[in-house]
Amino acid sequence: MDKQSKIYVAGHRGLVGSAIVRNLNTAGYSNIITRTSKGLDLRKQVEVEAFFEEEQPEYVFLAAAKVGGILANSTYPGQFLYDNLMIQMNVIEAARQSEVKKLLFLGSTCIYPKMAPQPLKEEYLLTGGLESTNEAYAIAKIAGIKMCNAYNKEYGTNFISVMPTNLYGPNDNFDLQSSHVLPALIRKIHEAKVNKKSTVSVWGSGRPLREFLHADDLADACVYLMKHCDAEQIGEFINIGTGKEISIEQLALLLCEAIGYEGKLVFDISKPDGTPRKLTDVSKLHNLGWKHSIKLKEGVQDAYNWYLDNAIKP
Ligand code: GFB
Repeated sequence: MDKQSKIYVAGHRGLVGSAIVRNLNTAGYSNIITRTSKGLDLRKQVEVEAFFEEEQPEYVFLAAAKVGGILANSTYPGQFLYDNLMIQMNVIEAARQSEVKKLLFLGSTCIYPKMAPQPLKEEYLLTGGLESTNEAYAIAKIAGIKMCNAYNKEYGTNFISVMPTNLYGPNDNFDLQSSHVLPALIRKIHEAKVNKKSTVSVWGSGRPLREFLHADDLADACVYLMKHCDAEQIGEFINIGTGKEISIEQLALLLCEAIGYEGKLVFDISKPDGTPRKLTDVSKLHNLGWKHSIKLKEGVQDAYNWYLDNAIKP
């Protein structure tokens, strides 16, 4: 991939896609193409094939997906399964037909069995039952991994798959029904501070452990892998994370500190905990020469500043 290569970033308005575009722009890549979902519905095969035929991108970052937190995943399993399967099948197949040099498919660490040993090594895929709150999404993402691998085997393509841990950063979703925990707690704690409320509700027991990676770090890893590592070296897929975990309660306390809120946390156990632990083994990524650089404490401050500057409606 060189600075003039034609690069298509699918999902450029989302948390991941926007971070990839920022990273490419900063590095001087000058031929990036994007489409909004209004201009191109990736769930429609005819539209996707016409787009690839016309644009002939050389490299593709497949960051378009239907995503959401624990509640959205468990409330809309049909949409999560359908939208994600359609988007990835259409884009991967069109990339094959138009002989894209390399494609990077983004999944999620929820593909691992709920009770897999920790930290999660890539080889644990399909060794046990999935977490029920995000089974539909995980099944779609597993299909994406398998599709990239099947295409590499059958057609000699160079399609790689990456499985990021829980992400956060600019352009995150702050809607309390559909967001992930970190942006949800930023909003809840900020609003409790502004409205002088004495408590904030945290879903579940606060005991689940999660790993959080800043979207700028993820983007950097994706661009690094696109430039330096082919499907043969990567194998079936590769984890992208920090290898460090924190409980939801500790995360909430960290956010209270960053936001300057002194009230109490109240745990709402009518809401699901989800998988108890989801810590990635990042040794394969480290061995390929990439390591994260944004520490959680700095990252959450950055995410809170972004929320203050961009997400609060006047
Ligand atoms: O981030 P999250 O929604 O998704 O929730 P998952 C993580 C943990 O935070 C759960 C708790 O134990 C939640 O109960 N939590 C506490 C909250 N307060 C809140 C809150 O206000 N909002 C939210 N959303 N959670 C998702 C999967 O799982 O992770 C996706 O559903 C995907 O498929 C994504 O894999 C990365 O980490 O449980």
